[in-house]
Amino acid sequence: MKDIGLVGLPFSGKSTLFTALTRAGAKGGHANQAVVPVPDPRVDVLAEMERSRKRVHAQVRFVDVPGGTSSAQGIAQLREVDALCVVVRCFGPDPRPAAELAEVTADLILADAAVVESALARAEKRSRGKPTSEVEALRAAARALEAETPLRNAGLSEEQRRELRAIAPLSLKPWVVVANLEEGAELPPELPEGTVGVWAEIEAETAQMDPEEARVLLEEFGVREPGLDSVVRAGYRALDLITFLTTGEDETRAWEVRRGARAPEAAGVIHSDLERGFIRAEVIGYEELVAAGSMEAARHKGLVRVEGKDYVVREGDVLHVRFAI
Ligand SMILES: Nc1nc2c(ncn2[C@@H]2O[C@H](COP(=O)(O)OP(=O)(O)OP(=O)(O)O)[C@@H](O)[C@H]2O)c(=O)[nH]1
Ligand SMILES: [Mg+2]
Repeated sequence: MKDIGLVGLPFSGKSTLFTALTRAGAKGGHANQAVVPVPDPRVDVLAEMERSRKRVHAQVRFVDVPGGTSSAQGIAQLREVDALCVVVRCFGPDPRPAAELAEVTADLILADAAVVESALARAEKRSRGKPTSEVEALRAAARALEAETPLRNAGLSEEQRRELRAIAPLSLKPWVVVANLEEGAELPPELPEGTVGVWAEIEAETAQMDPEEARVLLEEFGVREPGLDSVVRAGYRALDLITFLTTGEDETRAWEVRRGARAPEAAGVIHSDLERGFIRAEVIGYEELVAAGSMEAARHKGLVRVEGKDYVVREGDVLHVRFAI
């Protein structure tokens, strides 16, 4: 499961958003971690179709990092997460969301500049003046940070990104910007494209309520149901994962795998035995399966393909793995 860290200036509403997010799922053991199912209507459609006894959604974990970017401990915790969710305040007196976003970005850049600088010094010493790919990557990173460019936008090559993995730069992590809005307010135009708006406070207030009661109350406030869902979905999208599905009488389930993964790797997400003993995968796209009406009908019509080890799994593939151990 992937982790998404909440960052933002004090009082931007990180903890409020966090509380709202816990509504969607159980807390993950720690007080500052919430495991949240990723909303995916495909799971329900397939479960109905195949009469599955169980439905299992993919999950992400949100982490409310105490102290955020203003403490060394917060920075250290943020290095561990897979993506960032930057919360900016659009409620209350004198909101200045674009300036807040710039400030958070500057904090991330500053934190990265410090680790890049010391890593570069060490790498140069080790390489004794030879131009290694590590030194070269760190120099490229240092130049970008010097120019106040987040590393994610610095045009680094795959290889350079790999070289930087050991220091886990914050500004290289995928991120999603969340505007914490006053109830009923719309997204301010000055925020970047792709910003997700949420009314965190009203969502948080209903977090402890009975789900049906909460829904009615939120409706009264005019909250479009997907407010929180879109935060979860946007976070999940930022992670550059794809979802594949399995379905049967037992359960219908959404799984996550790295974009570009081949069939055995996807099988390994389900169980390591399925990767070790992988023979082939029966594959059909979700839309095609729904159009066919059922897995059985799809098989009859010859719509289920047989794919081997080299098959690159696609978003929405429904897989059935054949294996032997
Ligand atoms: N009116 C309004 N108030 C909000 C909203 N979201 C949060 N607040 C209030 O703003 C204050 C700060 O919110 P928090 O969620 O604690 O902020 P935070 O980002 O976690 O702050 P730190 O942990 O100190 O960094 C609280 O008093 C919230 O009740 C909102 O959408 N509307
Ligand atoms: Mg907080």
